Amino acid sequence: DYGLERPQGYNVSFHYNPHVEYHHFGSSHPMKPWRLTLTKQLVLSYGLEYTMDLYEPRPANFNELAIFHDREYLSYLSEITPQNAKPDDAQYIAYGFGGDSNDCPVFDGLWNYVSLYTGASMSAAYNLLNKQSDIAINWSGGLHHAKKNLASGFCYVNDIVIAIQLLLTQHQRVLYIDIDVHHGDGVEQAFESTDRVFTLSFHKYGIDRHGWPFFPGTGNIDEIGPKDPANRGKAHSLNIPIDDGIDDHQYKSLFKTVTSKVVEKYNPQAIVLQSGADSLGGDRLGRFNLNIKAHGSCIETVKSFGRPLILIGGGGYTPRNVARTWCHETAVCVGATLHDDLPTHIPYLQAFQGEENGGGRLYPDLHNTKRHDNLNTDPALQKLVERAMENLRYMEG
Ligand code: V1P
Ligand code: CA
Ligand code: ZN
Repeated sequence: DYGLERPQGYNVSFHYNPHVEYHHFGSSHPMKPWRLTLTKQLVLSYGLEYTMDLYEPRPANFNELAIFHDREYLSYLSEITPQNAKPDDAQYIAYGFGGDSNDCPVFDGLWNYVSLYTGASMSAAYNLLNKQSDIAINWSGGLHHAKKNLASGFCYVNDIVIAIQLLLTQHQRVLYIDIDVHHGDGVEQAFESTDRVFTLSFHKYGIDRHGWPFFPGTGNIDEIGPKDPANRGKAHSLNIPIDDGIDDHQYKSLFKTVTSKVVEKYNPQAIVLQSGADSLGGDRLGRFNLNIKAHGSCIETVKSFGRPLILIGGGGYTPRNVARTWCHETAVCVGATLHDDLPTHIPYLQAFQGEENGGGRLYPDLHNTKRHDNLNTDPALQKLVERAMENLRYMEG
């Protein structure tokens, strides 16, 4: 008995096609789809599958991906394989494959991979539309950097944009919130000319000591959408740039203050929350210092707004902590409290053992992995909130 009581009684659905986890970006690539295997195993080991409706969605098809993406780009994406790829090809480079760091490699089953995670986000959106669920979860989605004709930052197809497009068939205003440590640039750009989607991203922003901007290099506080007052998208984006090492208390208060104000002013009819787990302490690519429960408190905050909600994954590069976080956040959605001792009967238990601190536990103290000094002072964050509130005043109605 892991205390699975559900006082709130929300209808939660879980959208997951297990075939997605067998894809490999390459051994040295930080994106590991098998983190989804770990996540699913934790969710099952706590018995959370009995508290939700489970769906195994079909892959999205070409025409569905073309809701957002260019057909020429999709044709290329559907045909390219490691065998036929020509890295010097003009299209290969123009569409964002390869590059100096090989962020978007061409791997076996690439088309299948993008169709599966997008199919799951679409399935989640349909569940909100037909009112089968109050909260629909897809941990395999959240690939926020993909543009209509460009792969970027491990993202080839933007499942978030496609899911929001579906929500817009019934909802007048959709709010997108992004707590991945990276700026949600692809979603922001896709909806820059409409007032029917408000995009809000919290992320690391800044230039390192070698002069490199933190990926993708956009999302400063002044970036609030088109400057042209005739453009309907004006002031319908808000960016919260944060420095290294932000702690639980600071992030929670920043998140709650800003999102509450946005919800009050924009009054969305549905919310899509990208819950990238690379904002945790000890992440391989991230710079923040959040613990699992602080990350999860953002989901609690958004849930408390009481709007139909899609919860999706995103980044997260220390797989055992990604799985812990998304399992915890699944429990938050259904209103369950989980025991800190991991169930001992789970497969892959060794993935959660042998840590210096936190082995065998669901909620290790990730501050112990402290690799980044906190460069965020409370007065600087106070100023940031004031600037954010100022930016919100430019939005009408
Ligand atoms: O910084 C870059 C490249 C270098 N160019 C000048 C830009 N790429 C980053 C991409 C991070 C993508 C994050 C995706 C997400 O937001 C959503 C799923 O989480 C990058 C990094 C880094 N440390 O920022 N690529 C890699 N590391 C990388 C490392 C090894 C192999 C391949 C890529
Ligand atoms: Ca973000
Ligand atoms: Zn990220």
